[in-house]
Amino acid sequence: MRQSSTLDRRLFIKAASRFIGATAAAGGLLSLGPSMPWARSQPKAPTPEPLIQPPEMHSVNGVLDTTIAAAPGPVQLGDRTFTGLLYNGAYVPPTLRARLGDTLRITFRNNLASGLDRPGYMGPICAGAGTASNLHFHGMSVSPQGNSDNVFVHVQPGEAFQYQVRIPAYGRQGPGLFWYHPHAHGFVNDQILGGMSGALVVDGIDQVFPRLRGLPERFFLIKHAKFGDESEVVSINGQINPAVAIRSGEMQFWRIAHIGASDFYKFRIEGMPLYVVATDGHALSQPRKITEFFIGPGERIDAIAIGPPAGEYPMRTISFQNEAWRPPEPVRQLAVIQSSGSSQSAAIEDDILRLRVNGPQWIDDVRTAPIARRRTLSYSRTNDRKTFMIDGRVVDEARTDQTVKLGDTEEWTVVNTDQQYHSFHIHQTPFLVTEVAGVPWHDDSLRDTFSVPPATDQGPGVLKVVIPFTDPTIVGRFVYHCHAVDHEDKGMMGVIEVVA
Ligand SMILES: [Cu+2]
Repeated sequence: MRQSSTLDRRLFIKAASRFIGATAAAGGLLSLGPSMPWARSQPKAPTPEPLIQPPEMHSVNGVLDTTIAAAPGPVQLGDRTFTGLLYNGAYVPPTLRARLGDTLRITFRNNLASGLDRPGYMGPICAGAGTASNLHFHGMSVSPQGNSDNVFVHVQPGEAFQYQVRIPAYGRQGPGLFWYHPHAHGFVNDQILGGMSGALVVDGIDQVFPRLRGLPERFFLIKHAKFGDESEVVSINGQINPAVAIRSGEMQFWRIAHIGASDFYKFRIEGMPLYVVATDGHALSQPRKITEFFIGPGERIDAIAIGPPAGEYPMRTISFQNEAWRPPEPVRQLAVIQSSGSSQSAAIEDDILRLRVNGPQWIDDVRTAPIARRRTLSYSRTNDRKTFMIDGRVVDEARTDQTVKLGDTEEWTVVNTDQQYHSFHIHQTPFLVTEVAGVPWHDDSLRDTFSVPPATDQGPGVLKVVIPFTDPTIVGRFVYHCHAVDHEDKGMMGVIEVVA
């Protein structure tokens, strides 16, 4: 990056305000107010700003002890400003990092009703201000009970709740990329759209793939914001079309997470493949080269990137048909990869493709387990698209829809009668995808969220998964749902209880 010191300073302060958040930005040293005119007079087609990495909070002596407060606050995304709903004042809140055996001790404060009359909030205030909220630890095989990963806890505005989530030292939970977001039924979409979501990492994936040790780590946290005029802004780490620097032949460890509310994206980097090592925090047996991704809300991909020959490589979405009654999804540029230098990458690719996972994998047990029971879930909606259902009914958190015996492995078939994508997500345990749209699916890693294809004129879209309910940690009541969370809010969720 060749920039004047003024520009460096502008970028630094802009970045700092993004993460330090509302308190500092509103009145502190890092004011973005009119007294600093350069903050408002950026060039129209600026040089992409370098990709900024989210801040991090690490566990200390086995405990990640912190407070996460949700409150309205100002957001700037490119030239759009609005009042979002933020964790600790930041559109991209800290990545929580812990290790197997650690405890997350998090005080969650719901301040979503506070300060709404404060002058200086920019633009429209997101719907969802003043609503109940809570914290969910997406993808984690931890207890759903008490003050652990319990989505039935609803923390009202003005109240606080202390979570204590024990990450087992041994067993099913492994190292990987997860995320945290609100899960108070009815308000999830507005809150995630407002900005409430962040990454959660269980460190140690370098023990599964030692080659990852020491590689520069880059997070790509995808979010989208929607505006009253139906327009939408898709950001990575809260930046619009950032520049990702890599040297030719350099290996980097990329951690891509869709932590937005409801969009499905198909995307690729023109001329640059990636080598996937994990999906949804679950390692593959060996890296898989891909040139295109389909990623729905909640899904994650960990991959090795190799710096291509010098040049610029745009990361863009690919147009595809989601909702049958609307135009195809538009093409959007998400980022640009800027490679420099002249090293060769072919030998490195061979090296990566020869890597093999270290140690036994849970997926092998899942593949060979006898199926104790088969269930079918039917996804549907009303014609006015105001009500979304599973098996003809909307969720009732007081009702238990499925009771499962601990130790059983089951096959679930999700039948989508709707002409748009939905997804299947279940809390506390991943699953093996075995069939998509009538075609056998040979997955090499477990998932916790997977897109359910839309119905066509030929019939419903069908997803088959095998779910291991074999981890004693997950005994209790929890939920499964579509992770396009506007659908979940409108009813597309069910309650499951795993009984010992
Ligand atoms: Cu859905």
